[in-house]
Amino acid sequence: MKEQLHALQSEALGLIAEAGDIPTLEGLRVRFLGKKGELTAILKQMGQLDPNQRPVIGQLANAVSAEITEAIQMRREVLEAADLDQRLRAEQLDVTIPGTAQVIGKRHPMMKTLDEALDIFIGMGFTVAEGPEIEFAANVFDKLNTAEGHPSRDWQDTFYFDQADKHVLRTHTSSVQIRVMENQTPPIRVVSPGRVYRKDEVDATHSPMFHQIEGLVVDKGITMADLKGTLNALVQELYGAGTKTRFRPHHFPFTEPSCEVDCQCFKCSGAGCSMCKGEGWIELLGAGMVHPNVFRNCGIDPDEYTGFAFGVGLERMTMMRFNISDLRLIFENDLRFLRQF
Ligand code: 2NL
Repeated sequence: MKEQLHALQSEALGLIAEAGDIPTLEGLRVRFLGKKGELTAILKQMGQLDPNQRPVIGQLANAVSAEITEAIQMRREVLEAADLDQRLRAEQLDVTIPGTAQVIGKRHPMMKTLDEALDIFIGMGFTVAEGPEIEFAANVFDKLNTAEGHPSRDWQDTFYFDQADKHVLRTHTSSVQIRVMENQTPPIRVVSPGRVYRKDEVDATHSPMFHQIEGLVVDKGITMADLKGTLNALVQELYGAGTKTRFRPHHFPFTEPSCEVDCQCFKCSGAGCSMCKGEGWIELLGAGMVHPNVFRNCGIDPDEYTGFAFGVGLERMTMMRFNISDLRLIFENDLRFLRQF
């Protein structure tokens, strides 16, 4: 049995020294030291021994067991160290390598124009009002002096939601100002920016969705002179002092009298160029004195109060401000385009 134990020891130590990984090592532990292992198998034969031999063999068996256990432990430490070493090498992280730059967007030129315009109006004492994009047809049309039968209510021009034609996508933000007039008493000085919708095909100057800023002033004794002064101040601030304006007679159902406002071409100063198509003037906005019917529809007495209103397209303002030739560029959000502003 002594020889058996020595043979077992040398075989075990040899295999342990060669074990290349932890699972192999664990297999060896079970094979030699486990309950059904080879050492146990040898010890089961102890009963056949001469009684005075038993302590000697027992001692030897313990020594062999201890030696194998220690060899396994040492081999395990070596393998674990190698494992860790390899993982550290594989998962190496060089914190000095420059990072990948994040692609950051750019503020849209429309927002720059909007901020600028709102700053100018707030400076003149206006407040900003917003309202729903899905509106009552009454607020978009009826109260604005465009009753049933008016061409702007045509199915070809307006997005309707229900058979009763009660709800529409607003075609202008005048509806916001209708709400303001119904809920506040004059004096009123308000601007309402926002998205508006028309049934238009997309081309270089049309889109089914665009943005408007409308303005409204209501007080006792407001005249066309206040309208001209306010819009002139806006144009001077936006396009530079000295920019001339031109007020042309026009028609809107919600204002009387009505006008369109042009500003002198900022590119050619009125000489005529490609920007203004040889006109020397560029159309900027529509405006007028609030129609008495609109006041009545909102519970304001037209004999006591007068007011002016205007509407300007934000895309148009932005295209003029930044010399953008095609409306579609504004909606595509191509970063190569946006980075130019
Ligand atoms: C345009 C013309 C305009 C108004 C909008 C308005 C609003 C109320 C009462 C009366 Cl509540 N008028 N808004 C007036 C004249 C013209 O817009 O060409 N916009 C792009």
